[in-house]
Amino acid sequence: ATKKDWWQYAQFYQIYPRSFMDSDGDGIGDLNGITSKLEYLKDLGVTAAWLSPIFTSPMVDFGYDISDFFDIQPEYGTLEDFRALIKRAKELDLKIILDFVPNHSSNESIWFKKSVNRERGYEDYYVWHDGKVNATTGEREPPTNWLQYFRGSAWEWNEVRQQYYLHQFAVQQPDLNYRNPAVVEQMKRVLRYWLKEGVSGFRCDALPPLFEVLPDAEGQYPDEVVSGATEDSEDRNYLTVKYIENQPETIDMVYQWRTVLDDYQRIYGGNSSVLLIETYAPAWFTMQFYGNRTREGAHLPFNFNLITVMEEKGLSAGHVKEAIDLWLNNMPAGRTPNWVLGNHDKRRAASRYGKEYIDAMNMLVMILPGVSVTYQGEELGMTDGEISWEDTVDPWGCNSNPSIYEQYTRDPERTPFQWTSGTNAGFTNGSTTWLPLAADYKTVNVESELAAEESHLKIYKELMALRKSSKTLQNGSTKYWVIGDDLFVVLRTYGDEDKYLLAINFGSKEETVYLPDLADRSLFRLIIKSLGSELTLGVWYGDLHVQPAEALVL
Ligand code: ISL
Repeated sequence: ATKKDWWQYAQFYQIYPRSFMDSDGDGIGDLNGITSKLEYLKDLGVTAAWLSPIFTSPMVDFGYDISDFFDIQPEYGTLEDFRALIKRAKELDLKIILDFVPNHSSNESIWFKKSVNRERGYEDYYVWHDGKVNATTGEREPPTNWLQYFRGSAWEWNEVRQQYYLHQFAVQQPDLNYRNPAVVEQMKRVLRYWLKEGVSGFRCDALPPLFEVLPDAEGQYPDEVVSGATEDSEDRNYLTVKYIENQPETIDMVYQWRTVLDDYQRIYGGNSSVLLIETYAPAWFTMQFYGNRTREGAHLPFNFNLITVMEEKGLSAGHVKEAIDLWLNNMPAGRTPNWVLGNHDKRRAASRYGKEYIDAMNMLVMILPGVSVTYQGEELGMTDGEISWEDTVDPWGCNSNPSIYEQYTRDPERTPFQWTSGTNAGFTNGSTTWLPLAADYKTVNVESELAAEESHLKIYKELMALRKSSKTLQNGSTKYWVIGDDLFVVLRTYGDEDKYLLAINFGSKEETVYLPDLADRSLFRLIIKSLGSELTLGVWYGDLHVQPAEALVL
């Protein structure tokens, strides 16, 4: 086997800084809080932590609206605090990855202010348009029917400039204009700036809306076709989105960013840094982000299939197989697969799949080939918080109304991390938290789960350790089957090395698998089992009976 690079064996962990650890009692997580918990990550077995945005921001979208891409949000700390974080991470041999948000800035960015005033060099920094005149009423209208992700029109009238600007997200997040080479270069500067600060790569935010279709000769953009998927004309799903997502230029831009990273390494040496990219697109499009025959792209375009296929079709062995096929059967040869169970935009894994499946899903992503990405709290089986309309702060929720907000808000998956069973779950010494805690923190927390004989956390740590030490899991080949009605089985083999078998029962009745049929009459040993399993660890041969929701690693 050819020698692999660090990221091909890595275990990635997403930190949502606002909710990870608060060091100064204001109820908001911060950099010093993260630094104080790096040993926890090390102990988990994490290779690289990705921090959601920590840059200067009015916090309309909690950091995804950046007003200064080159500085730290004061609530989170200072550049000095960041340097201390990097230093401590290096001591622990942990890598730090930052969020790179290329699609938009905050409307409070100096770039936007200059663009509003048509200052030289900034006139076309954003996507501006005169709009059109309604033939019947004679009134001014937005250029197209395009909708933002967070409900409502994607165009906003600007009084000063007397033009509309495009915002695929909130009104306060104007889209940068990637057809302007100055913008492209500016954003490459952002990458180089943080590489210089010692980060090991980036998670690139929101790739689908990076480019829009080119306007026609008269400067007009096409309307999107109404989809019929929803009758709610504010909801983006009201449209069949074709002109404002996944344009081919986006793929080339990712290749260019890769070049920035590779050039940096060529000039300054050190380890390679990685690009993880957030994209939602059909497989044929997504796979191009990995690169092509002549160019390298993202090291890891996120694989959200275990989220999206299940959301659409429900959790079952067949659908899990479908999600895995969708990635592995489309991935170009020689690339590294990856498996994502959740993030700060999706209901927490334990809530979405069902609490009883959290061990099973953690086993799945760590037994499958490639790398896994954990969202903070998945290792504990953290569940969603219950957030009232009054407490709702996510713009997607706020842009709706009390009767439908739960369908849009992302607050439930962003509640503070649960460290202890004490006051405010040990997240802060202060008396408040920026979002209420999830109700189950007294039992679901690091302290209790470390103290317990068995826990989700302990299972997670065993899996991480296994993944780190096993040549088979790192390099082996993979087979998987649906057996019986709802049993999912994965087998990893690698020459004469130990084989690994994972069996998960997604159904409601006992399932049986005859082990010798699957793996050359091998003798197996049960080494990890989901919480609540009544089997005893040890040698297995012949029939393996798996109970509903039980998950076993042999
Ligand atoms: O959240 C989604 C689906 O549940 C997506 O449509 C999401 O809006 C999209 O993937 C982009 O998300 C990213 O960029 C947004 C930010 O609000 C999200 O938190 C971030 O992950 C704008 O920067």
